[in-house]
Amino acid sequence: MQDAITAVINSSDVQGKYLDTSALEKLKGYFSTGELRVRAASSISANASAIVKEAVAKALLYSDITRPGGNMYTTRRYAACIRDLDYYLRYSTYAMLAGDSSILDERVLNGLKETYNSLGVPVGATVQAIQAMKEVTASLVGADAGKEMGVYFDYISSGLS
Ligand SMILES: CCC1=C(C)/C(=C/C2=NC(=C\c3[nH]c(/C=C4\NC(=O)[C@H](C)[C@H]4CC)c(C)c3CCC(=O)O)/C(CCC(=O)O)=C2C)NC1=O
Repeated sequence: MQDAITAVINSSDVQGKYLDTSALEKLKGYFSTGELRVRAASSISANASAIVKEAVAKALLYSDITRPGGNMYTTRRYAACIRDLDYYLRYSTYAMLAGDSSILDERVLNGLKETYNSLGVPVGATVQAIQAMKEVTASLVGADAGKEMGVYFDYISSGLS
């Protein structure tokens, strides 16, 4: 896993250089949003199950997906879906804190699309639920932190599509 700091330092190191102006600007941007990120992570973790629940209500409930024949039908599959959304929320929060998406490639997206395809888990509906979590999270943490979280929700969405 990388974060915004190691990403900038590694790229300077590869070139055998001190940090140049643009590298320093990136670090400045990251440090100046540090408190915002920590505050957002704290309210997300305090409200994680409510966020997931609201996103499910917005995007999935009372659709064909929760009826007999749908992929969320049966308690086991319903619970697997909720658990997946909680993974997406938790790992997006880690990525937002790190200011870097590499943890999503390593721990979440690696092999996920293949798993979903082989189990018949609908990707379109999953992406809708992730996008609903993005809206719910933004209304909880505010526009600035919401935008930063949105980067990682979108990253997972496009990695799945
Ligand atoms: C931390 C990284 C990580 C991820 C991301 C992960 C995802 C993941 N989701 C799975 C299943 C599943 N995922 C869903 C999800 C859904 N079905 C729907 O219709 C909805 C649209 C959607 C929820 C938004 C369902 C229903 C299953 C069970 C499918 C089945 O067994 O038939 C499985 C197959 C194994 C299992 O059932 O546990 C994996 C590996 N596992 C991991 O370790």
